[in-house]
Amino acid sequence: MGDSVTIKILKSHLAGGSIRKGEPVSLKVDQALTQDATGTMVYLQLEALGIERIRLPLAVSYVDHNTLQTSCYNPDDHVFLQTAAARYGAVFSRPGNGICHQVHLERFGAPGKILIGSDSHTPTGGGLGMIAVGVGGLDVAAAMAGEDLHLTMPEVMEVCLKGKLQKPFVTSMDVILEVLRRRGVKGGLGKILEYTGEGVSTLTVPERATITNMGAELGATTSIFPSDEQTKKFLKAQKREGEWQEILPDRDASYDDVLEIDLTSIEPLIAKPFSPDAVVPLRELHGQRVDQVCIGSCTNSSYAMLAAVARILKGEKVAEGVSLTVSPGSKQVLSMIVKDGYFIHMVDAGARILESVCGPCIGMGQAPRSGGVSIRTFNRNFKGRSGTPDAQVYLCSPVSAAFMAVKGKILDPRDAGKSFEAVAEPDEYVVNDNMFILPERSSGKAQVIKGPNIQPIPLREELKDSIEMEVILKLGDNITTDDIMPAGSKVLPLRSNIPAISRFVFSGIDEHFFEKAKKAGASLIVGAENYGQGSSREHAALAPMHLGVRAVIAKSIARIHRKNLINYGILPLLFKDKEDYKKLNAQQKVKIKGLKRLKEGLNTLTLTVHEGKREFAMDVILDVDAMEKSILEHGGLLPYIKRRI
Ligand code: MIC
Ligand code: SF4
Repeated sequence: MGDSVTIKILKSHLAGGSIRKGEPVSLKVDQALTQDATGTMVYLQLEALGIERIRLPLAVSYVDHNTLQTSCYNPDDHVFLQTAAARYGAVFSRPGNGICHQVHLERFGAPGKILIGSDSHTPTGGGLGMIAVGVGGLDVAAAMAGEDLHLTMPEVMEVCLKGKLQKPFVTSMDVILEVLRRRGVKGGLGKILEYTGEGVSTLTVPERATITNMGAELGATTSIFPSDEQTKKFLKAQKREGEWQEILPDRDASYDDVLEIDLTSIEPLIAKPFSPDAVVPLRELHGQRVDQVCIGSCTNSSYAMLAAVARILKGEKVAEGVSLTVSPGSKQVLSMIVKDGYFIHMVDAGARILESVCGPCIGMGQAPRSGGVSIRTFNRNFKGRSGTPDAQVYLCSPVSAAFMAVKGKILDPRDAGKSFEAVAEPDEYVVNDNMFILPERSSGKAQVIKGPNIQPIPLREELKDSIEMEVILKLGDNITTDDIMPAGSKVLPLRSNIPAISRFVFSGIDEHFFEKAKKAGASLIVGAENYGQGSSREHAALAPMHLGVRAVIAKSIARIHRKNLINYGILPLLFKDKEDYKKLNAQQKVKIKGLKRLKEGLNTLTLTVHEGKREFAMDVILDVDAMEKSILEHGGLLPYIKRRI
């Protein structure tokens, strides 16, 4: 039996464990990326670990999320990150250079490598034939300190692409929306999605990157394309041809599961509020009102996509009821569309041009009007993420979105009455790396500068044998990390200050959560299916930990969040019998015992639940490998690693 691309790369990085499905595996890491909203914690953790220099071939620190400078908080974070990069040995990508995933694809990603990043859309790099995995910040800090990447070996699912897209109206965004329509937000859990088939060679690297980027919305560990002639062409155009190597699956490669997608039959699609998998054909929503259109994000702001948008806008005017924003994915994309004469059509049509950053995607400005309909080319449309709680956010391709900006209503681009030609990726990109700052050769010279909002990381004490806690919140399915720890312009600037940001935990769901947690002292949260889906933000574990949350009991917990809970000493428990979910309610008191006798693998723990005078028992499961068990016992990953180095 031959190997898939995934298995080939994993085999060449194997440091321990096994690549058999479901078993723990340890992998050597080649590259790490951080962004500012998660990165300040990473560098504070490195400091707490007391390491001298980053022990990885490449680490890049990007600034793209928190760029709205309405007080000293964000600029202070930028200076901290710049000085910490110099001190510890990372490349620093200055604010304005672009969104981490787009820039990393352009300038650093390379076939056959393993990249980890403290952002859930790190799998964008899979478009270049690399294994790129989103993890919590502390896992990145650990890798920078020389630890391997530890995973439970996922299944490898083949996504076989047949035929060819009906370009220019149908784009790679529609491909990933189709996968989401068919498999849903839990469809990729415990899986790596590997794209194969004749359709692969018809997609450029940026098109592939759109698909692997949004594999995160399926809950997949990562997604990957082979490294072929398209990959070579892209790297050559980036003046990095030397980093190309061919990596194709063996003819007889085996996969754990297969999904077939016929590209030829895909039509323009749209995800309705409030989930990326609420996907329907655009024609079903024809004629509905649009108030705002936002084009950009790490999913959809490559050169060819923005040039296509410009072609659609050429000679047109943005409809009077619509506000159109465009945020180019990177400085490179921006200078390319300026140089090639596309930019002027956007400006002339009335687009509002934003910085090359995440911007509206993370609620940093451009919140829609109240009750507004916002069409976005982004990857997430969770309720409230835009900054306006009752806004209706839809997700679609830049081509569809551009037509809607002009017509002022939802429509299928094929019905817009205007034809246009797709734009090819160039043979040569403008390469100008002047927004990167390379680290000092030695760490001695650089002084790390911290503003007043940068506070030390709180730590949890060692695990005790028994814990008594109160249920303070009971939730339904698919709770996102945006629900747990909101983002947006008010909260994001507090990412380096855990005591301050903790006041916002679950604030969109229960405005009294903070007081309840403080009053309870030790508390428990009850979730249902896919608890903690979405972003990698470890603040969704770190801030609850600071408030005294000791355990989460759910029907299932999303991969990155589960790891973050363990990293901060919160027990990720699963109902043994999912029906027991109905029996747990807020205000019950729960006692758990036997935590000093945890074993590797499946632990069944019995809870004693008190409700008034009534008392009953309930079994829950803690499934941990040897390392996770030890991390929990130490009270988290930081004390665990500290003891080892
Ligand atoms: C997101 O898209 O939700 C973010 C903001 O990029 C997050 C990271 C964060 O919360 O800082 C992610 O996707 O991991
Ligand atoms: Fe930034 Fe949005 Fe991409 Fe997250 S999903 S990295 S916020 S552009």
